Amino acid sequence: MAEQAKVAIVMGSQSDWPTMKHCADILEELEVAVDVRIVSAHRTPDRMYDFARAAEGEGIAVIVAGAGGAAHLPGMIAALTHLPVLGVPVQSRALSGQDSLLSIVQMPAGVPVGTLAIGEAGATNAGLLAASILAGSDAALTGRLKTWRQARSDAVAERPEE
Ligand code: RP5
Repeated sequence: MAEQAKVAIVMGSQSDWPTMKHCADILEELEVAVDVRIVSAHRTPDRMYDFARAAEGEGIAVIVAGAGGAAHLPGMIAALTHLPVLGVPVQSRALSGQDSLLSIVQMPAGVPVGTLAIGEAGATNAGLLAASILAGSDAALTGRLKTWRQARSDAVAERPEE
């Protein structure tokens, strides 16, 4: 049987997947099971509501939500669940993701969304942050995270090559 997913990765559109795949990839590398879905605040509001309300009961511990433009998805999900929500601003065509960033980051006090950087770096870091949150109660995952970080440090040369 497949491992129960503790992290849900949701995104507003299929067009967000090339960005959000970076989140799924890092979590796969860290052996964290994920549940990936398209859930749009604007186009599928009922699906968004049902997902957010059911997530805790399905064993989800952290939600990563990516969206672009008028990016209401992370904030609306955060309004519907007490689970930690990490928001990834997807780089939009019109405003290069600045619209996405401001839509996600400016939450009112009391409804938090942990907002990451625009684009792929934000998606990767959302995955790492989700893993760090889970690692608090998972010693094996803590070990894998430390190994991953050490490998990144070891890969940095002392001096630049010609
Ligand atoms: C948002 O609108 C999505 O998150 C996506 O980033 C953006 C554009 O969506 P598409 O028109 O490409 O489906 O809801």
